[in-house]
Amino acid sequence: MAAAPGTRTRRDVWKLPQWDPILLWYAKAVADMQTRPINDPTSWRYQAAIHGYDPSEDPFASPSDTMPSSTEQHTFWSQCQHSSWFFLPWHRMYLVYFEQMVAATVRKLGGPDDWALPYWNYSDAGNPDAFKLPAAFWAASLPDGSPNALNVAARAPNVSGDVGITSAETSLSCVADKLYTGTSSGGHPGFGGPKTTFSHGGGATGALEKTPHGDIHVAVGGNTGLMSLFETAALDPIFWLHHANIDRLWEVWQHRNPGVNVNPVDPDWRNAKGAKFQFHDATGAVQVLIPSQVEDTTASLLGYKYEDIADPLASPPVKPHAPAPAPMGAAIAPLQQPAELVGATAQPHALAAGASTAQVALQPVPTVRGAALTSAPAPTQVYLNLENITGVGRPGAYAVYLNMPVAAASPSQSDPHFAGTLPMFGLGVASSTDLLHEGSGLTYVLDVTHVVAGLKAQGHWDPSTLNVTFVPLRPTGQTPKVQVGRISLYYGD
Ligand SMILES: [Cu+2]
Repeated sequence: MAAAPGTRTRRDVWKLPQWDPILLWYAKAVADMQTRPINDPTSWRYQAAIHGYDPSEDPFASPSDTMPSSTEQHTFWSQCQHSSWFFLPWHRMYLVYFEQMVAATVRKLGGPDDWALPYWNYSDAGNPDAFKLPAAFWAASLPDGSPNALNVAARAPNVSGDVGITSAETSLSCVADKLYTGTSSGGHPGFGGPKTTFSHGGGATGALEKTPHGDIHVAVGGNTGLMSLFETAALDPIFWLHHANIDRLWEVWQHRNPGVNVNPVDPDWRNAKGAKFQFHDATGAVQVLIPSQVEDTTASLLGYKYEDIADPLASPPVKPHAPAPAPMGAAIAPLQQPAELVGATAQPHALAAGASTAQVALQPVPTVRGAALTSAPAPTQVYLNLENITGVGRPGAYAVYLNMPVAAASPSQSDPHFAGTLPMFGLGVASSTDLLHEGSGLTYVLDVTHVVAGLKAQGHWDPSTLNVTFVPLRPTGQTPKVQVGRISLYYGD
């Protein structure tokens, strides 16, 4: 599709000089927006509150604040969609109006007309510094010596922007998924997440939303920083470059496999059934959007494209998982068969300051699938479900290992027992019970097919028992208040 006239380009921040005008004007616009009161929809604080707001976590809270009415807060604040097939379209809408407000501020301050949000591609294999915060985000001051609004103290400890992001946290294996909409019951959660209504969490989290999205949040925010909580994440200017990259990866996913990697055709997704997404535009007017309006980023409503949406995965794709690709041009994604439970824990498992291990009893012969697929040699995919993870605070991320021989002091991500990461982004909100939330916590699904195959080949697989070990990625020595409600293993498509 031809780009609409005036389409702007979102640039790769790591390909820009440290103080390229895009970054310099971003810094100036952020500082300007930070001077506006919290009840101004174009203010920095209001924009962040759209994602999430908790007065007890607001670092700018002041007795002189004039808050929006509770009706306005209820309509426009704490709206972020997580653990949901609305995660991608909602954040796309959110970014577009934010970008409009920054661009209007840049123009007001005397900057260029075509300012566009850059993106942070922390997964760029061609850039050894990709996983570090770009220099403009930790420099003490702007070139003219004035304070740098992009530099935020409330982040994980870092030296020159290096917060210690590990390779598993920037993995793009999600891009190899072929289904947008996954299942909430044990099998693949989909590239874009399972079908929900309005959702802050509670069900399974989609593959892109988990990694790299959630991992980057908690790696940058650490145990005390802004990026680790829904309620403060968007106060860090890097949030918007992180989400521009997540939005770009949605484009990457669609373009690397046209006709197969397709958005949901379900009218419930296209029309945002069970949810209403309302935003203020840069003029202050209220806009109501539905996902089908934001599928084409170059359409006049959105008007942007990305500098680079080339396929980042080496060929062949590292994790093909769909049972049968739909023919080219088909609009309907292949149907998933229900996944089959092979075993689960009966008691919640509390995470520890160091490594901790839970035991899962497995049924040697899966019943339903075993009966239905008597001639099939094995299930196509194996999924480890970490269900209903509840707790408080910013416990960071945990690495998960299967059948570790001993609780190794610092097992590596290249260890054949390594199954993936558990980023605790949104833990508190997903665990709390109020009008919007069920309090059922975070649920992550790890595709452990290749791990299990490797363990079987090495004789480290016991068909009756699975040991699941959790190791903090960045130990603090403190015992987190976090438990995994249920650990289960499923066979599925
Ligand atoms: Cu996010």
